[in-house]
Amino acid sequence: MAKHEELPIPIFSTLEPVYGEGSQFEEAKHRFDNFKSKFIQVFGHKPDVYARSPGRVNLIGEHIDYEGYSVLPMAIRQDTIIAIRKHDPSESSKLLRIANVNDKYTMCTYPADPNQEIDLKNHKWGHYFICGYKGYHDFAKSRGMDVGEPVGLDILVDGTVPTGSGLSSSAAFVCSSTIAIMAAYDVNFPKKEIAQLTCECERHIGTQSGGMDQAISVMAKSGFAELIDFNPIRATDVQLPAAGTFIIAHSLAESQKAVTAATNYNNRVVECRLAAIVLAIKLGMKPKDAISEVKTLSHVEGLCLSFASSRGSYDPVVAVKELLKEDPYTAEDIEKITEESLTIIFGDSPSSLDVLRAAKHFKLFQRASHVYSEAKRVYAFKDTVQSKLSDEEMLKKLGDLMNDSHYSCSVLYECSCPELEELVTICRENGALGARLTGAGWGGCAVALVKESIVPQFILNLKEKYYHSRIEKGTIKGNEIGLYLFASKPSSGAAIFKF
Ligand code: NG1
Ligand code: MG
Repeated sequence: MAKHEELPIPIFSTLEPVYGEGSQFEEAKHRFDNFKSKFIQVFGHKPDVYARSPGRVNLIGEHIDYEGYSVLPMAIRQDTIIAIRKHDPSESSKLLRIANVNDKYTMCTYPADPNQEIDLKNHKWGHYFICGYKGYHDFAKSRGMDVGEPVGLDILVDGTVPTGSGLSSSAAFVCSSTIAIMAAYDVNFPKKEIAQLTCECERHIGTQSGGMDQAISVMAKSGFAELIDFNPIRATDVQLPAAGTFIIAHSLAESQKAVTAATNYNNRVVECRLAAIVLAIKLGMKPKDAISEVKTLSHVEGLCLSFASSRGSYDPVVAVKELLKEDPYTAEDIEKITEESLTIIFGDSPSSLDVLRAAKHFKLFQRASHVYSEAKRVYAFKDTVQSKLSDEEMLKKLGDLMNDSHYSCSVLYECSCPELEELVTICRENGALGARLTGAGWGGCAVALVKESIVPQFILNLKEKYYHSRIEKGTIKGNEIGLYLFASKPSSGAAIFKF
C-alpha cells in the first residue's frame, strides 16, 4: 500500500469524510450551501470545484522547522475553504478575481500572469492566493507540464482559522488556494510534493518560513498529531493520550507576521543562520566554506558529531555554551569571525538585508540554545507519548516539556509578549499540566494540556480570569468567545470536493 504522504489529495463528493456526521455535518452543509450561493451572487456562475485545508496547533517544536528540525503539530477543525471557477480561454477576462465571504476583505484583483511579482510593500489579503498561484505554475513548469495560456479565475474564500493567531491561517489559505488551482486545472500530486511546493510558495509573502504549517495542513490524518521531518518532508502518526485534552486560547494580541518580519520572524531566521556559520567556523571550518555551505543549525549538528570523535561527546547544546558568547554580537564582532561583510553574506536575500538594516545586535547564543534544546524536547515529547508510563505520569511529563518549551521561547528566543505571559500563567494556575505559546508567537494563541476530567471547569476559569475583562473593554464580544477559546482534537488534512 502506498504511504499516506505518497497519496494525492483525496477527492470527495460529500462532506462527511471531512466534517463528520450529525450536527457537525449540518453545520458544514449550511456553510457550503451559503458559500455556493455567494459565489453565484458575486460571479454569476457556479464554481467548478472546492478545496479545504485546515489550520494547526503546534504542540511542541517552535521556531525549529526552518532550522531543519522535526516538529509535532496537529491539524485543527478550523479551516479555509475555496470555491473556484476557471474561465474558458475564449472568455475575455484574464483576471484573477478573489472575493471573501467576510466583508472585511474586499475583492482583490490580479492579472493572470503567473510571473507577476507580489507587491510586498503594499500588503493585501489576496497576496496569499497569489503565492499558491505562482507556486502551482512554478511546480508545473519544473515538471515540464503544459498549463496553456493564462486564463481568468473566479475565487471565493471563507476562512475560520482566526488570523494572526499562530494557528496558521496563512498556510490554510495558501494550501487551499494551491489545491483549488490544481483541482481547477484537473491535476493532483502526492501530498508530500504539495507540502514542499506550498512551503516554498508561501515565502513569496516575504517570511522565510519553515515547512511545518503546510506539511501538517496537507498531510494531517484525523485522530493523530504528526511528527513532521524535513529534507525530505515526512509525517509519522503520533497517537495522543486520551486522558489529556489540548485547549487553545487566544491572547487576543494579533501577531502580524508579514508586516513585522524584519524585526521578528525573519530576524530570528537570520540570527540562526549567523549562529550556524559562527559555530561551524569555531568547529574548524574555513570561513569561506562555512558561508557557502552552512545554511541551518541542523547542518552544524553534523559537524559537532564529527568533532565528537576527537573531543569525546559534543552535544550541540554544549557546543553553544563553549563556543558562543552570551553577550549579543554586533555586526562587526561577527564580521571579524566570518572575514566577510554581512551584507555580502545575505546579498541574495532582500528580506535578510531588511533584517540587517533593522538589527542593532544579534543574540546568537540565546537563539542557538533555544533551537538545539527545543529540537530535543520534540523527541522527548514523542517518546513520552509512546512510553508505557501511567496516564498521570505521562501527562505530567508532557506538561513539563511544554512548560520548558515556553520558557525557552520566552527567555531565549524572545518571541512571547505580555498578553501570552499572562495567559500561560493563568492556564497553569488553573490546573493546566503545561502551557506554552504556539506558532510564531509575538501574540496569537497559547496551547494548554489539561486533564480530560477538568476541561469544562478549566474553560470556565479562563473565561472569567482572562476574557471577562476583555469583553468588558470591548476587545471581543461575549458571544464570540468560542472562536478564541476551545478544546481541540486532531482533525483531517486537505481535501477537494466535487459535488
Ligand atoms: P505561524 O506564525 O503559526 O504561521 C510560523 C511559521 C512556521 C514556524 C512557526 C514557529 C509560516 C508560514 N509559518 O507559524 O513555519 O516556523 O512560525 O514555529 O511562516
Ligand atoms: Mg502563518
